[in-house]
Amino acid sequence: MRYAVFVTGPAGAGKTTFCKNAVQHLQTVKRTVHWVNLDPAADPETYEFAPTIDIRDLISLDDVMSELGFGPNGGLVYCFEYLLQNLDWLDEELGDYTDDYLIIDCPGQIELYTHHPILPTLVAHFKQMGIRTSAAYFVESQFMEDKYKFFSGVLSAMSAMVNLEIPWINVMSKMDLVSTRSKDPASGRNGYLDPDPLLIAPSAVEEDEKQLNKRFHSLNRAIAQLIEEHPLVSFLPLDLTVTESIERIISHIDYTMQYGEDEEPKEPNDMDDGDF
Ligand SMILES: Nc1nc2c(ncn2[C@@H]2O[C@H](COP(=O)(O)OP(=O)(O)OP(=O)(O)O)[C@@H](O)[C@H]2O)c(=O)[nH]1
Ligand SMILES: [Mg+2]
Repeated sequence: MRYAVFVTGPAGAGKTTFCKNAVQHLQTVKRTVHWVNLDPAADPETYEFAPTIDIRDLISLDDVMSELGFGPNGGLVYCFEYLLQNLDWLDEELGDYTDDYLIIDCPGQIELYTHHPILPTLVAHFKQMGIRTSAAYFVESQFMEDKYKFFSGVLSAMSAMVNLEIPWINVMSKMDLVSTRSKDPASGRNGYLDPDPLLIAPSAVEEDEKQLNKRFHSLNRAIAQLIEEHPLVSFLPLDLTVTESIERIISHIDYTMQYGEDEEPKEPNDMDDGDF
């Protein structure tokens, strides 16, 4: 059985950094794993080690922009459409590997996840090849600084989940940047990791103080209600400076794909102290 996890999320959320760390970690524990770069805009100068499969061997954003005159976003869509027309290339690249675990580093253009049919088509192709798939959606901890920013992150995660329709986890990355005080569960951090829709509904005092436009109140309430009625989104914290934190994310990804089905079923490795 082959497994593939799509590492997705907005620009700069830490997808590539996680992919590299996860690959290195899994290699250390002697698991066979491959890094697949699906970002045609990736800069090879930043590779500490080469991906096993690299979309840039098929098409690169630089070439599309310089030769066809596309801008970065249109160019990215062109690259993916080109990939979909050349799935033979992907099959050939994937073909050499059986019984493998692929960590697929995706680009950061959010429209790829929220409404383009490109990734769902690609995922369907993986499934056809008998590869078990899942996704991890990364949102960075900076989104926890402000409740409105945070809810835009929750909504993008929800939209991506609904668009992709595969087993899924959400990751709150860069937790090393969150101050120790706000790591304390008593400070309300858990209201973010396991979102509390009431966070977004402003209190009466706040409403008066800020003299917010009444129309936005009803919109905020409607969004809060949507999140309450569809509690799909909760986040697993990731602090790359803590090995156990990487292990925990990997164990959740394994669980979503039932990795190692021949062995005893495993529960995700949650740490007892409830921290990372
Ligand atoms: N402090 C901290 N910085 C991080 C972490 N992960 C990534 N970064 C930094 O965040 C920036 C973006 O990281 P990337 O891994 O390239 O993010 P990405 O999601 O792949 O970005 P795109 O591919 O451009 O969408 C880089 O400067 C990283 O060094 C983390 O866990 N902690
Ligand atoms: Mg990246």
